[in-house]
Amino acid sequence: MKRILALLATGASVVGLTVLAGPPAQATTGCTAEYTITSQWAGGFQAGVKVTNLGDPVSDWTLGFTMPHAGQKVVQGWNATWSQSGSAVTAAAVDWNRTLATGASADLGFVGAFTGSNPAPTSFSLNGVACTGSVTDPTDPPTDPPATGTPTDVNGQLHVCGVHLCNQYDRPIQLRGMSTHGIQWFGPCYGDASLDALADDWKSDLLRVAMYVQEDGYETDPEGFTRQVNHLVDMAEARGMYALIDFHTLTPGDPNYNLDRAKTFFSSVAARNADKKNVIYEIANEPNGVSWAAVKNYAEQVIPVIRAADPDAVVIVGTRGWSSLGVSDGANESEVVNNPVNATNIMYAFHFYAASHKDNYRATVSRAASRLPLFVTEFGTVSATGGGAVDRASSIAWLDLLDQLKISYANWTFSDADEGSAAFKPGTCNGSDFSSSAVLTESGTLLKSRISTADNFPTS
Ligand code: IDC
Repeated sequence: MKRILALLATGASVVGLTVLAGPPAQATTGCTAEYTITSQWAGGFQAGVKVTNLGDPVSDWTLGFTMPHAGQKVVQGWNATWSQSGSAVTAAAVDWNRTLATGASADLGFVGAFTGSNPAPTSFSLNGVACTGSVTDPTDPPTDPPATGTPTDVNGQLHVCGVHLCNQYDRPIQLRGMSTHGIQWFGPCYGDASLDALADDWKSDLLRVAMYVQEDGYETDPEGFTRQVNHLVDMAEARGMYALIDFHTLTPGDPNYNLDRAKTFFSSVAARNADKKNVIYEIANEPNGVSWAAVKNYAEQVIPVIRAADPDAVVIVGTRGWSSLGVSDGANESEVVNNPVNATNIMYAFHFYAASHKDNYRATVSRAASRLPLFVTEFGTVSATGGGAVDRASSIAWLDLLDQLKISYANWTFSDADEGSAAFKPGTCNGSDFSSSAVLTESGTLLKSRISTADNFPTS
């Protein structure tokens, strides 16, 4: 229930009613700020601020407000350049909202952290002039009626809004799920019983279908693999899960090597699945040894093929350096920020392996998340080889960060491969038990405990 409180101090004397003529010629000023907590969880929250200019047009602006409690911090914001000094928060206009006509609004938002309670900010101002406005009382954050139904029932057709993945209500969501291993090798892991367990016990929102292109994959039998992928899309759909179709290029690392195959494959799966709401396309798993310019060029040739058949689906583009946003090649996200793929409704893939990729990778994601729509389409709890021990501390730090930033993820792998990244113990997929704790590895136990917690999908 949303309780709107009347509000904040009004320092603005002129609220856009009458403009007095005559000297001294002074700009008319005034603004309203509407602050809404859109969701809140233990220690974190997401808030939107709608600022409306009631004065003369402004060509540049800064919004200020005060956080009442010391523990309240802006973690990541969007649609403005955010900064915080002690309790004072500022959000400075960015290129696309710098000019505000009289009566025009800018919608900003941020993910925040708090300790204890999370009262509404006070003293909103625009260019130093206090705003009138309203706040939705954060001690009574809007609680959507508990969503009933499967992830696809609740969220419907997805799209990208700002830097987020959004649902049919245009609200940001996080999908949490699992990736298959190579479907050419682990077919027995993807039958009715295991996928029932994934949907019902794991409460997974998502199945990533890893279709290798080389290594005895797609290139050896394009029609057979296309059929297999479509079948898994149907199995995910029947269980209310999203299906992420992963064109799993790995070696060679230049996706352009497989450009013709990608066009053939995606025109076929996009046409066949165009009417479904549960499909997301991932066009190149992990570009490596190749420039961002080459990856971008590949994306700009494959995306139109998908759009021609399935205009409204989200498409995810792999990034340089094994989808590390370039970090594993000594670069960073700026090459993408400065030269984005020329397409809409797209996200960028980020991959990590918790035992290999730590603070500098997390810092990149924290930074990049306010500039680029990110989707962690693959990550492991172990080393980048896919094997070795689970790095529990690093895995938890990563998962907490992704939760906080509402970044969707798929874990490598929902399989019984004989390697530390697999969720099931070797031999599990030959049997019929996919639900007991006895069949889970350490990685599987950790991921199931994280993925199976209640989703918090907005429904209005
Ligand atoms: C690994 C598998 C392993 C297989 C190898 C080569 O875990 O069994 O032998 O691929 O096909 C990735 C890749 C993913 C890798 C995984 C772990 O996307 O295909 O799987 N990894 O090495 N990127 C970083 C790590």
